[in-house]
Amino acid sequence: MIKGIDHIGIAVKSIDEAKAFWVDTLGLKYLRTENVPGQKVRVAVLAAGEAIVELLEPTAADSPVQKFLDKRGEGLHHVTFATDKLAGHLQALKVANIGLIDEEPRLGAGGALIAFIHPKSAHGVLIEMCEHHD
Ligand code: CMX
Repeated sequence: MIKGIDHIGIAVKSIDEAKAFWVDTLGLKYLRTENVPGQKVRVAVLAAGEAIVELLEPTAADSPVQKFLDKRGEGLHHVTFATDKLAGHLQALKVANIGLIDEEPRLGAGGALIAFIHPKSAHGVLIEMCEHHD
């Protein structure tokens, strides 16, 4: 089901401020920033070698990332696994009684299909699954 880790998502108050650490100080490579209206976030995509780190900045008061920042402050928000045949995998997870936030794939950053598994069903970790069509 899982092909590898696609990226790690980090909730930040401000991409501009966070880039000072992640890019200027730590040395990750800035690739691009994109708006993901469906998730109410702006996403800065950074490369650490072959690994990708995404900085997530809320764009609305009711963004899930704003809620996370209000409750927990900045920090590790989710881990995303690359998969194929996402819709079929979601069906299998549903049958296995895993709590799904998205029962159907939806559109995420970079045009990928995405779906989230609830942290209550994943030992406290918000898991995103994504399927790319590059
Ligand atoms: N990681 C781990 N636990 C989390 C969490 C996270 N990112 N976000 C919330 N939780 C926990 C909360 O701490 C809370 O636990 P307790 O009940 O023990 O306090 C529980 O989950 C419920 O959280 P909540 O604050 O009441 O928030 P909601 O239930 O309203 O929403 C969640 C939580 C995960 C369902 C919601 O954030 C969501 O739908 N997330 C998926 C979409 C998303 O995060 N999109 C942004 C990124 C998109 C992108 O990368 O493009």
